Order: sequence, then structure tokens, then C-alpha cells
Amino acid sequence: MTLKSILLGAALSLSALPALAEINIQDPYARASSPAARVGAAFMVISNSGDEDDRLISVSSDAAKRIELHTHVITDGVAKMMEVEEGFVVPAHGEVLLQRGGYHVMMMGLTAPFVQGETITLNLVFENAGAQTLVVIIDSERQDEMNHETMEGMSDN
Ligand SMILES: [Cu+2]
Repeated sequence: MTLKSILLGAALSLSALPALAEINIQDPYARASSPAARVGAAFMVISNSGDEDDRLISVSSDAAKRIELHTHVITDGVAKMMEVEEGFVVPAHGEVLLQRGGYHVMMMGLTAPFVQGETITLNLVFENAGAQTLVVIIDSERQDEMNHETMEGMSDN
């Protein structure tokens, strides 16, 4: 067996993994507040087609020195980020939304600046579904339709 065929086999078995799991991830993207920012966040929709709740318990990547699972809480009218140590529950036959102003994957100490249109790779670990590798596009210019901070006063068009 040549080295090339070994590598190809490894790549094939890796890409086959997500299809076996009951967890599905749609529309992942990442953003930073500016090209010089040292922190970024990732957003996505995680759905669970299985009969049991699952839970996103951790995320790792070589794109950042430290990664935490965060949410936003409003204290005295001020939005603050808080770590969600127990992780994000993905309900059976349901989904969890990671979106601006809510749950997000927080990346601190970016190892390289976020460049619009490039990608980063995240390794997501689920309690039941196990580890999943996810390629995430960097889209700092995206306007999130569900952004509650800008929702107020917006017309319905
Ligand atoms: Cu955060």
C-alpha cells in the first residue's frame, strides 16, 4: 500500500463520519468584529434527527488559542457574554440555533486574522454523536436576520 492510498483512505473515512451521526449542522459561518480583532465567533444551526437529546460539549480548533461555548445575557439593559459550561443541548428531533445575540462558539486568541471568504476548521464534540469536523466560512460582513440588537424599529419588509 502506497502512502498516497493510505492518506486517501484516511480522508474517505473522515468524510464519511458526519453521515453516520444523527447530528446535522447547517449554515456555519464565523466572524470577527474587524480584521485586526483577536477574538471571533462562530454561528450555525445544529439539528438532531435522533430519538435522544444530544449536547455540544466542546469545540477545538487551531484557529484560536482558546474556545468556549457562550451565550448572551442582559443585565441591567446591557448585553454580556457568559460561558455555558454544560454546553448546548440539541433536543431530539429538534435543533439549537447558534446566532448573533445568543448562543455562539467564542474563539479567543485567533492564531491568524479572519479573512473574508476563507475558512477555518472546527472540531465539535457531542456527548452522544462524538466528534465532528466542520469547515466554517469566514463571513464578517454578513447581516444576521435574527439579530435581536437590530430587530427593534425594523419594518416588516
Ligand atoms: Cu462570546
